[in-house]
Amino acid sequence: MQEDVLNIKNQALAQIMSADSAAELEQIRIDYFGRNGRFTNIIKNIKRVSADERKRIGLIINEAKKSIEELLENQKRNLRESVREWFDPTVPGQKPEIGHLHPITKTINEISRIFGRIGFERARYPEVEWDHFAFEALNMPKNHPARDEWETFFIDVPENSKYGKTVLTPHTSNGQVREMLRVGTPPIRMINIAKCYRRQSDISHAPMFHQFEGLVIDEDISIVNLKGTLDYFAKSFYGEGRTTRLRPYHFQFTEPSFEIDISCGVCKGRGCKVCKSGWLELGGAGMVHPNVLKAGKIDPVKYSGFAFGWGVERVLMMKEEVGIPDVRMIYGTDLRYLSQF
Ligand code: FA5
Repeated sequence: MQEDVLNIKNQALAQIMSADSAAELEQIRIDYFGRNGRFTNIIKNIKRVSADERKRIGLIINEAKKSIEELLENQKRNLRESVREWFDPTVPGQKPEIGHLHPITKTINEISRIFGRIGFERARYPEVEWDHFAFEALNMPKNHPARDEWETFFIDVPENSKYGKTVLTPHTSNGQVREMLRVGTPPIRMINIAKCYRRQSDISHAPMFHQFEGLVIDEDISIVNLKGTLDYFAKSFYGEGRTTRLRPYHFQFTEPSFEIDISCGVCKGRGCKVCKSGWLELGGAGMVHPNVLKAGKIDPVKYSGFAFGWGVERVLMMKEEVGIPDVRMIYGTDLRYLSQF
């Protein structure tokens, strides 16, 4: 029996050494250690020999089994490594996916650059804001009906004795009086770009969106300066040949107040299916109300200013080469859509 064991062991080792695939090695394992394997059968027959002999043969069998199993493992590893070392330089590489900035981040950067070129300084003010800066200081006292327009989220925390309730700011105009208090003495040239929140959700309104707010205060600032700044933005952002017009409107914090339209890029202001009238609505603007200057501790006799506040999503959607049928898609997680920008 001892001879049988040694013979089987040598045959197995020889076969393993000459095997050149994982499948072949697996077959050898089955041939020797499977249910009807040559080794398995030897072990089954061991009960036929005497007890003393059984002990001795048992040791030899174990030793043989161990050598075979070790060699099987080694040979498997060698085969795997030799496959790994085989490198075909003609196989095309796998391109890693490269991300890019979100379209709104890109638009914010572009707006900052455009206003930066004419001396506006980028500012940021709190999104979680006091009622005072979002409304009261903007000439909208408590319970004033004009507040309804802003469909505001109120935070359920105790009121501040000086600044009132806490809100999620519904517009970037909260930065106006904060900037006046920060700077102290004009000139002020601020561009405040930030997140805003309103209880709205439809194809042109998202509960969270961005506005950019311009504020200029100095001596002798007039509507002419406002119109020049708006035209400069229209040309820089949308391209040469685009212009703006002012339509009378009402905001509590500007007087006079305007809605700003931009000439349609498709028909160049003549009127077409997209715009109907030749003009597309951009956002609000006006001359800063004296009460707002006073709230910012600025003398309304000596200084005047203009302000405007537009939606970042809206100006991006109005770039006619970018098709965004629903503003909420900008904040979806569908990368197939977002990667187009
Ligand atoms: C305001 O918020 C004023 N604070 C603008 C202003 C500033 C006027 C300074 C005068 C002086 P309005 O509510 O119209 O105005 O919003 C301005 C722009 O924000 C809109 O034209 C629109 O582009 C954008 N906007 C408003 N609500 C949403 C919304 N839910 N989703 C996306 N964009 C919005």
